[in-house]
Amino acid sequence: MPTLKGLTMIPKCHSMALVALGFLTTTAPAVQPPAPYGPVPTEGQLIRETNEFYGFLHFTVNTFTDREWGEGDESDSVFQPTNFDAEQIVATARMAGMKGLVLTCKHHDGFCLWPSAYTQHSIKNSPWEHGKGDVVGAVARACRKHGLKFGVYLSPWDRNNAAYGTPAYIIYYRNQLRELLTHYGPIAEVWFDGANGGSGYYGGARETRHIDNHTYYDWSHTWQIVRELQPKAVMFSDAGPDIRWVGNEAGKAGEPCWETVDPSGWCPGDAPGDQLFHGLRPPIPTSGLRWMPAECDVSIRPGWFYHPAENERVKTPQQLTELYYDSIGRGACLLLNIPPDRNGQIHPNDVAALRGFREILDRTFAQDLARKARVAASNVRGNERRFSVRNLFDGNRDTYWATDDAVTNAEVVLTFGRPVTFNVVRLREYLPLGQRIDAFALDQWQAGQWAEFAQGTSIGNCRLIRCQPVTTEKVRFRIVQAPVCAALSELGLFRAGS
Ligand code: FUL
Ligand code: CA
Repeated sequence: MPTLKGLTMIPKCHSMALVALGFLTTTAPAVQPPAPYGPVPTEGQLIRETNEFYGFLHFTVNTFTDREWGEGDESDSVFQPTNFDAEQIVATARMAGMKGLVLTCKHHDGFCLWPSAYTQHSIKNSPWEHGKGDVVGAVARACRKHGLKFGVYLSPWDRNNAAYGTPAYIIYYRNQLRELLTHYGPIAEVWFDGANGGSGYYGGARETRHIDNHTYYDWSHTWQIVRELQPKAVMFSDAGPDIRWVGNEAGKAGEPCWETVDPSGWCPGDAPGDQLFHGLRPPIPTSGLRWMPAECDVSIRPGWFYHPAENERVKTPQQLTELYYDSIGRGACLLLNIPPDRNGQIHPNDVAALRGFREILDRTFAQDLARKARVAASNVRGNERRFSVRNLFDGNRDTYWATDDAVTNAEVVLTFGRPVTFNVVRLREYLPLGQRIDAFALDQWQAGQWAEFAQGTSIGNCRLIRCQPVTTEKVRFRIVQAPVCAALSELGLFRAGS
């Protein structure tokens, strides 16, 4: 059907005119959009990447036993939050700017935060809400209500289950995964943890069990279950398949951090650290190259679980801001852990730190100075408005500036009526067409000539460049190296306070 969008001012009775105009809108545009270059994101990957910032909730028996890894022999009765409040947790996440939450539905200790039909080791045997509660359901519901995505963490290692290490456990694991994927609405992310320390309770055996990471979990079939039941969900592990671990738990992505890797032969547990951190950008696309953005998981506290002794060791707003620049600012996703306390809420110290962090970011990004500039590009694809340089300044990721296919070294000049001062530059590529820029530079107009003040390589979803304050009347963005013409969504200039 030809679309008449934008033509609504034409009276309906002028049917001849409508037909004629409708016909016009179906004629072929003068130029096609650029062809995608290399691997491109799936719908699920795009959702995860463009939502950038999710929170991680580590909550289980460990919260009450003061441990990081439960043994698997904890009594169900230790799980007893005094005032669990999913609304408070989700409202805190939202205030902080998080667009989703991933909950540890089962950590290594095997205790389930939902009433799984496949084990007795769950909240149904805890005194909390007389065994009738469901933490997974409550968090999922509160997320939906407040517009946040919801994701699940289901630890493959289970120190409670007697069958761990045998094929029967894999059936158990997949049954639990099916419960989580079918009982709680849309699932945005499924988080597969690679940790395994060997020893455990294992139904009373109390021994050390070794599994072969390459064969035991048979991941390809487990991934298939997720694809069938939640096709839009992304799966995270150190080896993907959709989102890759960044290779550390410090919240830092590499510089550069490409969106692509070559996971041929990878297996969860032994993906190469250098590729996780930096991605891979071969000069010639290899057949094994895949779109697999990095996610940085890091905790707001020293530990992943709540410990009263760490109440004064919550990261400061400034430290959280650094994490933001080092992860999202380098093109990765951020998954910041905010562990509920023994009440079953985010502790006031964490809430205060998140509030301070949000204020810093809001202050920095409230005003985009680039919007005030007159702009010109050395080339615009087919001279068409669809690919106009103005698309860089409309705050919309779905519109982009593109050049003709033959032009790979284009530039954009911003001219201001009077000098502006900024110290942060934000760039975004149009992801559906792949990662297209290998290197770029930024210049300022200084004493009658251009002077370079920053340069970089990978852009991808987001690239934040921090620099000494630049005061100038003109700024130039230059594509220094690119295998194909660019498709850039956004260019912003901001002033961060000290
Ligand atoms: C690790 C786990 O062992 C930690 O307890 C935590 O869950 C972290 C996010 O992943 O591998
Ligand atoms: Ca745009």
